[in-house]
Amino acid sequence: MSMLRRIDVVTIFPALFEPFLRESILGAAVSSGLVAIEVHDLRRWTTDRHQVVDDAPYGGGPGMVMKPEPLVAAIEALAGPKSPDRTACVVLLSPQGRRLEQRDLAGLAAKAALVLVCGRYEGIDQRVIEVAVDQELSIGDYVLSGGEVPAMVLIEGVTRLLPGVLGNPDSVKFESFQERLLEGPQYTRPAQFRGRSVPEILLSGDHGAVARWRTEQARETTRSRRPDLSIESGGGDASGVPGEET
Ligand code: JDE
Repeated sequence: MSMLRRIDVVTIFPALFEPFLRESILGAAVSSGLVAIEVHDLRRWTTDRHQVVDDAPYGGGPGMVMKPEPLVAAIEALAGPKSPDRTACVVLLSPQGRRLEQRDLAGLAAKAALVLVCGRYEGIDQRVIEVAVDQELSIGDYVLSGGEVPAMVLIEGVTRLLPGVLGNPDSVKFESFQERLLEGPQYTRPAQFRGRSVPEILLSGDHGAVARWRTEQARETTRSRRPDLSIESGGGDASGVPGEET
């Protein structure tokens, strides 16, 4: 199994990524060479004087569509032509994609390289998807102005799975969603805050009892808020069991 070495991003707003890639855990991972992330201005692959990347939709209607030539040129320059031995995975972020889940992040972290394509306007010419894209993914059922924020979501979700990116690898291994459980409540000092106490068991020093309590809390949080995640709700995603109000 390979591991992710590089991420290339294609966008008409490369500056949006600068602070995101510079700061925090992600910035440290990039600086230390754990993963190379490069952001490319799509206009670099235009050939006309005005660097046009969009055009009116065939059939009429409002808005604009991203032209196929610059996008396919960019993708093929960064990933090579679509073929069974292309090692990079080309991902388009759009509301039409399959919903991104934690298991997709794990799959993408195991690729050698990713090329993330950020759409703008009302979308991109369908032939780009057919000839150059491997996966079309959505970060949720809402519409944004562009794929840049979804690409950042994907970058953050994928890179934190790489060994050495997060301070403590155990916190990835045992976290929610991999186990299809939400986390229960967490507490830190002080022991009393605004008249509210930390649950006594967490102060007991009994690690076995703490572990059992946390599992029970995680199950209860999952049952009441996200019964669709719960294996115990009896039907997985389609169980239709309504949650408690919170
Ligand atoms: C990604 N969840 C939401 C938006 C779009 C009407 C207006 C705009 C590639 O094509 C795109 C990309 C985006 C930006 O991504 C999202 C998104 N996950 O909004 C449109 C579609 N219809 C098209």
